[in-house]
Amino acid sequence: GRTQRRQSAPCYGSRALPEPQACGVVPEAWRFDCYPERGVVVTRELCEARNCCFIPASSSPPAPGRNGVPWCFYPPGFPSYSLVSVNATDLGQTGTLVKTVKTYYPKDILTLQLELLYETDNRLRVRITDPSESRFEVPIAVPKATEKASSPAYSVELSNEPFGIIVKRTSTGAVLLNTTVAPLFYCDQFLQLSSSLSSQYIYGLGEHRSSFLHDIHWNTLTMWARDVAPTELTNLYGVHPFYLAMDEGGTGTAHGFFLLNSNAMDVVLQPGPAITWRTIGGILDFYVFLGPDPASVIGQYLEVVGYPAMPVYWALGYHLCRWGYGSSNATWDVVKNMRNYRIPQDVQWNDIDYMDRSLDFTFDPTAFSTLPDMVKDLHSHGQRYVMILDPGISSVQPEGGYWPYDEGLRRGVFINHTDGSTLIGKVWPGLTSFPDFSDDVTHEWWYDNLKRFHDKVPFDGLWIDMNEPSSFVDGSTVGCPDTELENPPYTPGILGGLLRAKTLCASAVQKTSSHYNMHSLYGLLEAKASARALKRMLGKRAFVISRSTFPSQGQYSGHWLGDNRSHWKDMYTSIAGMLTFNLLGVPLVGADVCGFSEQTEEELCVRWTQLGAFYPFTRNHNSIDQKPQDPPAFSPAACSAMKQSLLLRSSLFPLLYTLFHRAHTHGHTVARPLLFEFPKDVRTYGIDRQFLWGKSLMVTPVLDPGVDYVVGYFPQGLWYDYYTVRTHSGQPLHLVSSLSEDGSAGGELFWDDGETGSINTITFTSSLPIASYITVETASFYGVKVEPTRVMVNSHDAAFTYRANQVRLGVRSQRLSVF
Ligand SMILES: *[C@@H]1O[C@H](CO)[C@@H](O)[C@H](O)[C@H]1NC(C)=O
Ligand SMILES: *[C@@H]1O[C@H](CO)[C@@H](O)[C@H](O)[C@H]1NC(C)=O
Ligand SMILES: *[C@@H]1O[C@H](CO)[C@@H](O)[C@H](O)[C@H]1NC(C)=O
Ligand SMILES: *[C@@H]1O[C@H](CO)[C@@H](O)[C@H](O)[C@H]1NC(C)=O
Ligand SMILES: CC(=O)N[C@H]1CO[C@H](CO)[C@@H](O)[C@@H]1O
Repeated sequence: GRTQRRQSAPCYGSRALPEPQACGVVPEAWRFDCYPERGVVVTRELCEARNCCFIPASSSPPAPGRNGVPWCFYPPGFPSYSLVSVNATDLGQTGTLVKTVKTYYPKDILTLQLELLYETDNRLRVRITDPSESRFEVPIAVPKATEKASSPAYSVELSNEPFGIIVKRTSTGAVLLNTTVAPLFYCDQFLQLSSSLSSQYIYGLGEHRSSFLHDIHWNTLTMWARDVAPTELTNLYGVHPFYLAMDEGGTGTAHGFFLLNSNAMDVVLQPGPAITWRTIGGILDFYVFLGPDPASVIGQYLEVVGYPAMPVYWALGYHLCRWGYGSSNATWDVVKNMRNYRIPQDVQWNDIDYMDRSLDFTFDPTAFSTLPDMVKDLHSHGQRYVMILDPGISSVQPEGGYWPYDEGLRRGVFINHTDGSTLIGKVWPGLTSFPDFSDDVTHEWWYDNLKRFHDKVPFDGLWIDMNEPSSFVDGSTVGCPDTELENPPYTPGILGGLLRAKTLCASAVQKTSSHYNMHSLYGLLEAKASARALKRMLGKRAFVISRSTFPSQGQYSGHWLGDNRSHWKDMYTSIAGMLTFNLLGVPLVGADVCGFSEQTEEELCVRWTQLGAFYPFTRNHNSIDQKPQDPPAFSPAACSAMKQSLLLRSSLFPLLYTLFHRAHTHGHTVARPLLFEFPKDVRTYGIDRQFLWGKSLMVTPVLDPGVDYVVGYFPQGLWYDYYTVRTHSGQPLHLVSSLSEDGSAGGELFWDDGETGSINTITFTSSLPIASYITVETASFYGVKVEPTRVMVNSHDAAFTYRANQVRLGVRSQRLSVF
């Protein structure tokens, strides 16, 4: 074995193997994987060829090296970079990193430039680049600081040998980042940075199906946009290399970390607690956000990637959809039935069955011949219409020609192979080409297509699906060339094992860069093109819902949680998905109510509608070949329960709209984990069966079959039961004010015309919200312990009622709205 091992040991044969004692002292929780390659049974020979320690772990992992204690790990003193010089700059420091020993991956970059940018008092940015050659950087606009933060909440220590960065919170000394825990790698296609974590409480890192609080027990989260029904331990539709973590010690302080990188990557969480970022391209460019509370961390992150767009008011409503209505008349019948039952429905959608032969920008001239009439009818009832679009553009000439493809070719909008020919994949219409949304020419062409279709079917918003981008053939119809981009020296734990699995060739050519670098940005850039086009065409806020997402997505679209199943478990995990996307700056989010694939059951659908009434975005959506699951499809009792929850949602629109406005202007969350409001209460850290809207409305849904009660956790404070305090709402508004223990209450309301923001009134007072042209006729105050003898509104006596058993004071006055 030994001879063989020496022969296979690349690059640094002269270095001695680690001493067994040195290996033995590394505790299991702190073993950083030296052999992360999938599908390889790591033997002592393979491991020692990398000069790493080999110790089979006490508990046998499912597959050595994956999701278990690594058997092959870096010994102390494994070669890494040294920091050889540091100089001060206007914004912080710059330094040079060098290393002399190559790693076992090709193309080590032996000299690196380090930049520390003290951008604001709560935001540190660190960039590690190749000073001799420019490398790919993610093309999203981030703020540029002009002067160094004057009193940063963080301090940075640099370790020279081996090089490492230690970031501490100045006020507490808490160590937020310590990258000396494992060697730094910086090869052309393998960049790896590890750090200790401040605590085991870590959130974010979408898009994955998991609990809200991540499991740090050898949990590898792979990121690479992928079309697959949400499954644990696989990369899903979106990519978000951002985490929020609580500081050590349960003090309630939190910090954030964002790696601005779009290449395929693994993020490994291990019980140290520690994290490893392992990406196969771009640069290391990361931010640390100091909070100090969880909500401020999100605000600071969103200052970098952008605050979410203000949604159009009707986006808050109830959306109904399914794949397989089969005809416009059948779709229309559902709408009419909803009206008959007086169930609030704001938006009707269609999936791909509206299209003629699955072609974008067409509708089936037979089955959907009445689509334009249906849309006009929706509009005349104050309802809206949204339909699906896929990025794949049919490349075979349907009879009569196909303008989107012909014109796209003429304008050169499609993604090419490296030889310059158009890359052809396969989606619903058959063979398709893929628009390159990284190019402005493509945005113009997309607009023209939308405009031409809108002239026929006056839709109100867009649902952009399949934009990972998804293709039914791997790479292209003619495969992919055998290059370093297609077969990198290391491939993260991508479903299918290859970058091209169910998508385009990594080597494919886009205007900005290769698909290798641009892949996970596809959904973002399509959303950007779509939102721009809608705004320009309709002169209103754009409504776009996208499947694939990337940081800064919230500026252009919302997101639905993909092809979830009609299972109780899927309903439960949708809460984690919703909360995570609120952390990621995409607050307009929800899962398919009642579940998409497989047959739903009445009880599940009722419970899901009750939960879904509190998703920031509520759409009931169903797969083809499943029985209908719109509310009237169920028994009168079930239908009525669903209707009640949707009416409740409608009554809360003013609150929801105000929360969206706070998200848009301050980077707040809309649906919010309990820990954001109770960060000192460690018991809230793992809660994902309950959530808040804003800071005051707590939702504790039923998530299990056969039960008619739930057990929830109430953090300390005064809580009121919404169902007994509520009367009714609608306009004129009814104001509900729940007093704190000290007898005070605060609130605010944002109100405008709902579409353009042209009428824009926001007022807040310490006790009552007011908007000058809204009438608040009645107000209820809960928690009033003593019956008042007199109630004054603006120095005038007002009529009031008092209910001692409810500690409720009711006030009626025309003057409530004119303070
Ligand atoms: C720092 O300054 C010294 C002296 O001017 C120079 O030799 C060195 O290259 C500089 N280092 C960096 C990282 O800029
Ligand atoms: C950073 O990590 C190194 C390696 O584990 C450790 O020796 C050092 O004490 C840590 N530094 C701090 C400030 O925690
Ligand atoms: C749809 O309904 C309209 C109006 O009731 C009717 O005229 C038309 O024939 C129907 N179309 C189809 C395809 O069934
Ligand atoms: C693909 O090739 C065509 C034809 O040469 C060209 O017009 C187009 O701009 C290319 N697309 C990209 C993304 O480079
Ligand atoms: C209900 C369920 O499984 N929810 C998952 C649906 O898929 C998204 C990913 O697209 C997850 O984030 C949700 O947790």
